[in-house]
Formats: sequence, C-alpha cells, structure tokens
Amino acid sequence: MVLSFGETPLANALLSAAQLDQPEDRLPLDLAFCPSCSLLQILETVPPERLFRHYYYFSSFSRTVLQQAKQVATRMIQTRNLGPESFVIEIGSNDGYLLQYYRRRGVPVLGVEPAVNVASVAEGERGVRTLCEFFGRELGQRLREQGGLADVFHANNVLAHVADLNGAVAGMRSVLKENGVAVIEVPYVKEMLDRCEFDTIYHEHLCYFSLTALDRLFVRHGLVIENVERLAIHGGSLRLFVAPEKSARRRPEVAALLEEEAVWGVDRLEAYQGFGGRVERVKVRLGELLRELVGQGSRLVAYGAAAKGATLLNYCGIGRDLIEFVVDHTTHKQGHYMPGVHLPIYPPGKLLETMPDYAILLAWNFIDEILEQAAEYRRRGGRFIIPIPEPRVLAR
Ligand code: DWN
Repeated sequence: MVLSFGETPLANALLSAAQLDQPEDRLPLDLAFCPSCSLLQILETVPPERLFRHYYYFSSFSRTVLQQAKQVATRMIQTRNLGPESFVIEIGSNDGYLLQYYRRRGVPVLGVEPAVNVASVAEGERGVRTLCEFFGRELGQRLREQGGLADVFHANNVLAHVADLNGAVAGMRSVLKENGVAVIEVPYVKEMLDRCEFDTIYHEHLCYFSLTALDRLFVRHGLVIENVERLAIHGGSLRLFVAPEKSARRRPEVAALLEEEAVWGVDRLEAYQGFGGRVERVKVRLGELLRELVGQGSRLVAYGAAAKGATLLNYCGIGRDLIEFVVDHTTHKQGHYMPGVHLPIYPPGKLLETMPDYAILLAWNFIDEILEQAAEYRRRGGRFIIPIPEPRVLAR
C-alpha cells in the first residue's frame, strides 16, 4: 500500500439536482505497488459498464487535445505514407477528436468507444465510424477475422482504464498489420510522483504506468516498444510506438528511459513510499490557504469540473463551506453537481457575472488555455489558485 484515499465517490459520477439528497456510492480508493511487475495500481476494480457506458468527458472540449491530435495524425499519415488503402483504429476514440483528422485526409478509420452518448457524437457530428463496445481480446480477434488489420492503432489515455490489460494488448496484437504500429499515450507515473499529481488518482485510472511496467506488458504479447516520447499533456505523459516484434526496430531512447527508471528505483517500493506524505502536506497546505482566504472575506469558486477535481475536492475536504460553485465549458456537465462535494457546475460566464475573488484551477493541466479564456476575469482582478504541486495564488 502506498496511499489510501478512504472511500470516495466515482470521480465522473456527476449528479443531477434530484440526486443530491439520495445516497451516493463511495468505494475504496487505495493505491498500491506490485513488486513483481513494477505496476502502481489501485486495488478496487469498478465494473467498466458502470464507469464508461455514459460518460461526461468529451476530448474535443480542449483545444490543446485537438491540436495534439491533429499533429500526431498528420505525422502518422506522412511517416507511414497512409492513404485510401490504409486503415487506422483508435480505442477510447471518444467523440472522434482524433480520427476526424485521418478521415478528412481520406484515410479509412474505425473508432471503438463504449460510451453510448459519446460514440453518437463521433458518428453524428464527425462522421467517424464507431463501434460502441469495450475493446479486448475478443473484439481484437473479431476485427482480425473480418480482415480489418490496422496500419496504425491509437490508444490515448485508455490503457490505464482497462481492467483486462493483457486482453486489451492481445487484442491490439491481433488487429495490427505485421508492419503496423500502435501509438499509445499514457500519463507517466514519474511525473505524477514528482509533481504530486495525486488528484489524477480515481477509480477510472486502474494503473499508473512506468515504461518498465509497460515494457513487461507488451513483451508478453509479442509487441516491442520501439520508441518513446515525453509529452507535457495531462500533467506529463509518455507516447509509445509499439510494433510486432518481427518488424520492430528499437531506438536508443527506450533503453535510455528504462535505464533512467532503474536509477530512480521504478521497481522498488521505496520510490513510491514518500508520495503519501507529500500528498498529505499538499492537502493540509491547500486547506489552510483556502480557509485563510475565506476567513478574510474572500469568495472562492473552482474552474474545471474535471474528474481529477473530484478527487482533489473530496480528499482535501473542500466543499460548499469554501467553494461556491464550479465553472466548466463542457455543456454536458453544466447543470450537474460534482460528486461528493455537490458543488453546482455552471458555464464559465458565471465567473464574470459574479466576480468571485479567487478561482481554484482544478483543470491545472490546461492552465495556458484556461488563463487565456479567463483573461477578462483576471483583468477585472480575479485570481487563480493552482492547487499542486504546491498550492499557490497565481500573480495577476
Ligand atoms: O483519463 C482521462 C482524462 C484524459 O480526461 C479520463 N479518465 C477523464 C478525463 O479526466 P479529467 O476530467 O480530469 O480531464 P480534463 O480534460 O483535465 O478535464 C478538464 C475539465 O475542464 C473538463 O471538464 C473540461 C474543462 N475545461 C474547461 O472548462 N475549459 C477544459 C478546458 C481546456 C477549458 O478551456
């Protein structure tokens, strides 16, 4: 055990007004390290049907995400010389935020997205053919039998959500062409530890990956990580290029990062044991800061009804005694309430309407994009509070 959050509500289980006075499920959220496979993981597996069949997270609500998606699609089209004869699959394809860029260039695509409400946006608004299913060994085999082998297979911020990791990776191997490549993005555990990003821990995220743990996972299924890149997105991520072992050509960057991980002790419990203490210090310091401001008569709100925001607010005990409401530009979230703390979610316009003194930035991973959008709020004297790694009030 590395850190226990106790029993917490599901981070994306936003509530309607009618649900506020009904009992709310809380489940154990405990972070543990496995010494045999070097995987940091939570101990509770919530059935995926419950977490992902109806989903409030739409990737296209972030310009940063869209920019990065367009960039990688353009790069893969060029470097793999993709065209009308090619085929690109994405699992966790969400609202078509990535596959739309392949489709616009005439490359046949297939999305796999279990959330019914999100898959319908991909199909309805972006014309991206989407299977509304969970991806795994069985679907991978079925797609192979149907002849749909992929030149490129994307999985962005998906693997951490998959309970049957081995089944998903076996499925990936099934649908990849022999000279195909899987491009996989995952939040990087080293960034989470170093920047104390404890709010990214919630029931959807079963695993917190290192390259070492992923290397062991892929090798088990005849896949080789041939390249790895560090990305800034989502608080620091890895982008892996994974190919069937026969065609894979491993670049030195992979060995270099594996070596770096061995140096900091990725496969030893000691590397993770200090994390809990640092999280506790952030929790105390953030509570002190917010209470001090409210004690001075300041009014506080939150910005970004992010899943990570639910972990932060609930674990730090930050509720309506300190925060009046949350603003978020995801239309599907507006009018709902944050799980556990029951903070109402309004459109960002509410900020200027009410001009609270401070806004705690729950979606800190999009700080540039959000500060730009909130320029008028800041011009009028509103100030942002950045909660991690060290709670601080942003200078005007
Ligand atoms: O892995 C996951 C990541 C990729 O996305 C999923 N498990 C769920 C989700 O996590 P999250 O909800 O913490 O993600 P975000 O994208 O960091 O949440 C940002 C929130 O802020 C969204 O609700 C949208 C909102 N937002 C906004 O109001 N204005 C975002 C931007 C960029 C903005 O300008």
